[in-house]
Amino acid sequence: MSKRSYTGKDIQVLEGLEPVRKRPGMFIGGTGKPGLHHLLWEIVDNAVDEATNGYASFIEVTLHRDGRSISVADNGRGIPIDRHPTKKIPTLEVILTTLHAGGKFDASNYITSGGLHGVGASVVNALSEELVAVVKRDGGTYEQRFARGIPVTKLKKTASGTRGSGTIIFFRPDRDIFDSTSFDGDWIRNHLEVKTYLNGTLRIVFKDDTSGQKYEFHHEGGIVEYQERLLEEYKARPVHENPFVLKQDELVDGSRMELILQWTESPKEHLKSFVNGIPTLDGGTHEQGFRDAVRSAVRAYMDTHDLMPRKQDIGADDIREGMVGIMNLFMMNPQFQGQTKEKLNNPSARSLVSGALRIELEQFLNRHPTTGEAIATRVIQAARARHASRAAATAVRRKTSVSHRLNLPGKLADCSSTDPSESEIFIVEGDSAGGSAKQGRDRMYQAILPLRGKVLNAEQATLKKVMDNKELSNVVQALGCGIGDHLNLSRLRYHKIILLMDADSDGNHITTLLLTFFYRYMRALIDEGYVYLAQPPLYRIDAAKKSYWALDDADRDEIIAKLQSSNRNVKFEQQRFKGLGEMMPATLKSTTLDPEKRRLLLVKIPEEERLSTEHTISELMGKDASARFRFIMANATEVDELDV
Ligand code: 1YM
Repeated sequence: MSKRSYTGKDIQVLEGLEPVRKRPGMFIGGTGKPGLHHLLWEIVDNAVDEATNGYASFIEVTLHRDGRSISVADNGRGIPIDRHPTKKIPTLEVILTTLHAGGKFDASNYITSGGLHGVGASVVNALSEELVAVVKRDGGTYEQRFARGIPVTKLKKTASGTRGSGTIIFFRPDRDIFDSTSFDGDWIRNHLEVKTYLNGTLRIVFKDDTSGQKYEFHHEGGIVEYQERLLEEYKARPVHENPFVLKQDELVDGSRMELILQWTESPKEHLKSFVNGIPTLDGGTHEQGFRDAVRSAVRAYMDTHDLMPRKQDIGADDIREGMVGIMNLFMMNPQFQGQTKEKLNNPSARSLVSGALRIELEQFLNRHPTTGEAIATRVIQAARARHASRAAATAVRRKTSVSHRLNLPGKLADCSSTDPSESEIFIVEGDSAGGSAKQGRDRMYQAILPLRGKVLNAEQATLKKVMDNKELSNVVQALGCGIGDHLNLSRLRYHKIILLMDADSDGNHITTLLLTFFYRYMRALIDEGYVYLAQPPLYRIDAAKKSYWALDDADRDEIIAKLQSSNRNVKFEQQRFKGLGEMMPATLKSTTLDPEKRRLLLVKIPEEERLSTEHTISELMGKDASARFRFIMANATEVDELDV
């Protein structure tokens, strides 16, 4: 990169300043407090650029007593004052009165400008009641005054025999433009100090004449010192001692990059990104490249050293959790996006950064195994914490919204959804059927509760006895809505309660007992239409490479008759399932569980039969087991909606 000097002929002239006063927001983001301070950042950036390019080492910023006017001085070369070749006025005047006048349009003049080099000065001038530029250069002192972007004096030589060189810009923002024109000393102080971290040789003095305070900033340690300060600010304890520091001076197109990175115990990620020393608060393509690189470098390191946990998935967020870092990318022609122009938009920056960072970071981890392992441990810890907190959040949500999740029966295989309207529970007979059902279910919406021991006949028992019965109390706990007088349907955890029993007399018996229990103690579940019977098949008929399922003997006979009527010689095999436990989970799924394919029977009591139902229940559930069985069989197979 050449350190050459500017002369008037290098300046391109594009436009006048009227658009800036008409639509200030387009140039500085807005006319509020950030917009006001943006004026100062523009002038400071020009001075910092001069320092970054190696011509200046000192900047002094003074907030004057009125709190609304500022001077910025540097000891650089001084803005050129030679006569502009086409405009026939001094270059200084061109820079301060012409929009888009700057050196950045020609790559041969580019050094490391903030992208607005010289451009910003005219915007500041346009939006200031008064602006005075003083240049010390070539042994003289020169001065020119402006009001709202218009020169009120010519460029005048005010002294000769001047030693040294530099630029001083005094400006007072226009009250007609800004909501308020009071500067915030604390904002300015912070902004200036950050600049000195990003340029270790730069010294900045800030004189706040509103308070009489004077601050001096100089951080020889550069971003390493900045990092230490950030760790303190975030109260982030590092998990490894030496940070990863990268200084890449020779990237594509004369770009360069400075970066520091360290993992800490902080639960968050903190990345301060800059382009040409200008903060990119909204991130952008360079941050994407940074994330790409960190993810793949840490992953590659963990893979190579067999540090990846087998049972725990590691996400990109886990890798970056607790990471504190600073990245400053220097590039030509940065394009900024968004209202306040704080997001980098150049697509090339992504691969530029990731290319420069990935390999270096991986090598660093390989060369410093203690650090590498500490980082890997932190990443795994983040993944575990994420996992645990998600599980805890789900538990709390259930507990607070639908039910007491923590009191759920141990045998319940719950569904993930916490929305009762989309959730269903299958109450299944026996552990082996429960196992098939668990494998065949959609765990998002379908819960499985296996019943093992004997279900109590509720018709003959007191409430106390009912609750002492393990199986029934499991049902009550799983449903979450209470029982008897305490039943509260708003706490019901599933809006489909599906009884899934073997298609035999034992299965029917249990179904009967459960329905009796619901009828006696949780009647609203039936009245509101939450209770269903599943219909698992009893037979499988295989014919011509196809399978058919029959719910019962009659169903089977009908299927066989149909097969034979289409082909007299059809060969078929039939299998009778002894129980649900024998069925393959996939078969159970497609015949009985899958909402798309299954047939359910809704249990309901028709209005006109209320009285007789009451009679039937007490009659049937009293003593006569065979009567019960007949009742269920008759009702369950004949109608789609079972009437008890
Ligand atoms: C208090 C603000 O603006 N300093 C400053 C600005 C410029 C130069 C030096 C400068 C740059 C170059 C050559 C160059 C500017 N130059 C231009 C333009 N301080 C402050 N100090 N000579 C002097 O970039 O090659 C715009 S600003 F347009 F001439 F390049």
